[in-house]
Amino acid sequence: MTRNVYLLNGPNLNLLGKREPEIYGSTTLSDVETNSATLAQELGLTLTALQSNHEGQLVDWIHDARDNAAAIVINPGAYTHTSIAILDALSAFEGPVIEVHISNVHTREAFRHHSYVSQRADGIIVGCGVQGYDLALRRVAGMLD
Ligand code: CA2
Repeated sequence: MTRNVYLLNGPNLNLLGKREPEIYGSTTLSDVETNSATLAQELGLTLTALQSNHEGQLVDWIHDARDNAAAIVINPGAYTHTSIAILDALSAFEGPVIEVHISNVHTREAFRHHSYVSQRADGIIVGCGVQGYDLALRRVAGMLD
């Protein structure tokens, strides 16, 4: 059985480490993906890391995950707060889903306090910086064991 994990990042997360370091830190998305692949290997997982600024592309990848992944770790970016389409796609995926937010969305603007994705997520990691991705992978490994 596959132990592949889809690591999906949504809009603007390609700018990680390049803008607004006071909110999102100085680690780049490329660093996150490399570190996540290393940790995944230690945990007996494989990783497919993908980022898009487009809602439909994220929906298509979540559909692909039905055949190619045992679990999804997703930071949907601002689509967290707007996208019923991403929620519906995740609802059609049968494995564990962990939602990650680098910043603590609950101490920020009110429009960031609601997440559509949380209705489907098995776990939510908020405000732990990019370490949240590591925590999510560790949780996924535990859930798949
Ligand atoms: O805290 C998170 O991880 C967020 O998902 C990040 C989203 C934001 O819309 C969510 O409310 C919370 C935004 C990602 C933007 O990423 C940037 C990174 C560096 C510079 C500019 C944007």
